[in-house]
Amino acid sequence: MALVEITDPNAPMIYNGIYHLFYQWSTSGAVWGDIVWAHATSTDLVNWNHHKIAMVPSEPFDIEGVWSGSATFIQGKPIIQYTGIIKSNQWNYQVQDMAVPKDLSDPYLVEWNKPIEYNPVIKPTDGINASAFRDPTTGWKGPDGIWRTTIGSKVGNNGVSFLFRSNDFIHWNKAKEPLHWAKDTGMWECPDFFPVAVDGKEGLDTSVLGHSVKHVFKVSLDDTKHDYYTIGTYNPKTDRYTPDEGSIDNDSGLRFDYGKFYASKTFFDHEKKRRVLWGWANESSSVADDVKKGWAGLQAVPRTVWLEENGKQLKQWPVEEIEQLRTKRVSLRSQVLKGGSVLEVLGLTASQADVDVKFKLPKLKDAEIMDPSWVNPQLLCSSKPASVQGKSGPFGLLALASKNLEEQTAIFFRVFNHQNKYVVLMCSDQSRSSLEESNDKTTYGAFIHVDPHHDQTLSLRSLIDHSVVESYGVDGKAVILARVYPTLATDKEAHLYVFNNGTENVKMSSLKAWSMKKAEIKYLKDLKHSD
Ligand code: DQQ
Repeated sequence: MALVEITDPNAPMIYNGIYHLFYQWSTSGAVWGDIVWAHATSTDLVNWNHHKIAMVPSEPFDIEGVWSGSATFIQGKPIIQYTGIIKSNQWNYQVQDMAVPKDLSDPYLVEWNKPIEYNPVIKPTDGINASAFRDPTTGWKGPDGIWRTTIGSKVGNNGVSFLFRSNDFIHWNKAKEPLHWAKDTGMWECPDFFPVAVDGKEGLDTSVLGHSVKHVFKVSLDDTKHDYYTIGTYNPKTDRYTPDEGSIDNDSGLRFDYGKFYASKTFFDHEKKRRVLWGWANESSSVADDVKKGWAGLQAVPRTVWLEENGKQLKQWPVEEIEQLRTKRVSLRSQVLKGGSVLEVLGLTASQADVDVKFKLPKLKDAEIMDPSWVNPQLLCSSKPASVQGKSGPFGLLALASKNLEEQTAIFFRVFNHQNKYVVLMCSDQSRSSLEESNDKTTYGAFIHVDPHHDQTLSLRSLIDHSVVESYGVDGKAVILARVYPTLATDKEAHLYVFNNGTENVKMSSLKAWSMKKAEIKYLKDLKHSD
């Protein structure tokens, strides 16, 4: 079988009650290349039908590649904008193209037309670097009735998101000033730009403006392969986005995910009034192993995103529909976990599970004093893995663990006292996740700002699925997706534990866990992907 490699989510949307996800699919085997737009639909974001390929390179304006793009609804009808690679003397010459459904009455929108009379709709004019000009966002309409879209690029080594305007979504003009840019951040791939409500969790349509919204700007940094966002203000008159001073800013912003998560994209689900985030996680295994298993890359569980009450960061949570996969539930009673304790959670399929554990926020006086030089959470987690005893913590979960704990993925918290304020470190420690040495077992970490008046508990929810552990810390304030490849802790041999390796006791107020069944993934008859 040919290797199936999937990468960026493209043009996620909901149309007539059906969710669509397109994604970059490499048809050239183990290495990225010969991209097509694969297409799947779902009524619940959990169970999926794969349709035939939606777009392949076929026209002069995309003959060398159909790269990432987004969907926008114009008078209720979806239009896709994507990056086409054209034949040119210049390497990787990028333009923006549009595609429309062939038959709007087809509930699955299987066939897509690329109107030859209009394409390409945007060219890299005005001195734009033609090999760094890609990934149009979902469009938004200003109060002047004019459509906008923004496209990732770089000028020298500065990351830039150029702005284009159009009356009809076909003819586009470049704005003089970019929507946003930042020094020395390299190429900006897959920008995403959307409003969030100042109050409440409800998602907003991409064109919503006004005093009760803030804007989120996200880029995928080609140099580091991480997605960063800031919270800020969008001025529709000047068409400039300005990140807030107070938005917790760490180099280029905050991360949607402190593990593996790239080329992400949101869409507004008007039926459930929520904004849903998709992101791609690549493998941490060797190419030889990927070839052996026959696939590489996956889409993370879609997440609902909204603005945290303090307005400084987003919160994320797995879409509620994922809970329909829960089967048998087990729980542990509320109890004190003494320092050094390891407790097995029995009675579930630990290789495929949804775990929700809550710890009482430890007392500040019991926390270790934070060293001011500890500024990088990932480094701190690597230098203090689960095996290193602390005061308040490490405490958390050992997922995908073998019976004698030779293999384990530890997801845990450490609580520090920094000038009489809490700093909570969340870690996902992959260093012991597999006896196989060729995997990338980097440990990931994030600092979580807790406010003892609001955050009385430190919750940790982990979705465990064989080679994926997606962990949500403190009600979704930080998320870490890890890829792991246990050799012993597989299927029925996988175990789950809760542990406390601090010297202080910690109160576990609840632990609920569910075995998860498989989602239904169908390759529609006659519409099968050809290998
Ligand atoms: N992947 C696409 C590009 C995008 C990159 C090509 C991000 O459009 O910039 O497959 O992973």
